Amino acid sequence: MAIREILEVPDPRLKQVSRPVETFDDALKTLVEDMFETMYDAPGIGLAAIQVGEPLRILVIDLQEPDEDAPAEDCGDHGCGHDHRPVKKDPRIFINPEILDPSEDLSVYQEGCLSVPEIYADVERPATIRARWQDLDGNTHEEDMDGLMATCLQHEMDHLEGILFIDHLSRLKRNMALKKLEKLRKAA
Ligand code: GNR
Ligand code: NI
Repeated sequence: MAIREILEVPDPRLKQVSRPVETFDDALKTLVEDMFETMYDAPGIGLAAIQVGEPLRILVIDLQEPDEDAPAEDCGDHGCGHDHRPVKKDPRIFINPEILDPSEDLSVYQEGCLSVPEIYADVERPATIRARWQDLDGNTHEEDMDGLMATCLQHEMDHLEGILFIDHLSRLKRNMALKKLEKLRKAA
C-alpha cells in the first residue's frame, strides 16, 4: 500500500480521457488500495485514478458520513462542544462506471476537488441517477443514487472524461478560482 501524489491543475494529464479496465488482476487491486489510502490521507470523499496519474476508468468513494447508530463520543476534558460522532466507513469501488437515466431535476452542491485544492464553488447536476459499474472481480452492479452520493459519483465520472468541477463554472468564475489558487500557492 502506498500514498500516491495527487495531480493538481494545470497538470495536462487531468485532461486525459481515461480508458476502460479490461484486466481484473492483482495490479488492479493494488491500485485501488493505493487510491483509498491516498483519498483517506488527503482527506477526500472520492478519487479517480487519473488523479494519481493512472488514466483508467476507476473511482473510489467513501462519503465518511457520521454514523447515526453510534453514540456521540465524549469530548472528555477538552470540552470543545462538538459532536464527535465516529464516521461510518463505507468504501465503495466503481470500475468502468456508467450513468443511466439522470433526473431532470437538478441539485446544487458546493464542490471541492483534491486536484483544485482550497477552491469551492456551487455546481448544479442531476439530483438522482442510476449507476452501473463493475467490481474488482468484473461483476456488474446497478444502483439508484441521490444526495451527496449522486453528486460525488458525477464529479468523479467527470474526471474520467478529463473534466474538472471548475469547467462547469462560467469562464469568469473559473478564471477567478484559478487566480485565487495561484495566489494561495505563492503565499505558501
Ligand atoms: O473530497 C471531495 N469532496 C467533494 C465535495 C463535493 C463534491 C465532490 C467532492 S469530490 C472531492 C474529492 C475529489 O476531488 N474527487 O475527485
Ligand atoms: Ni475531484
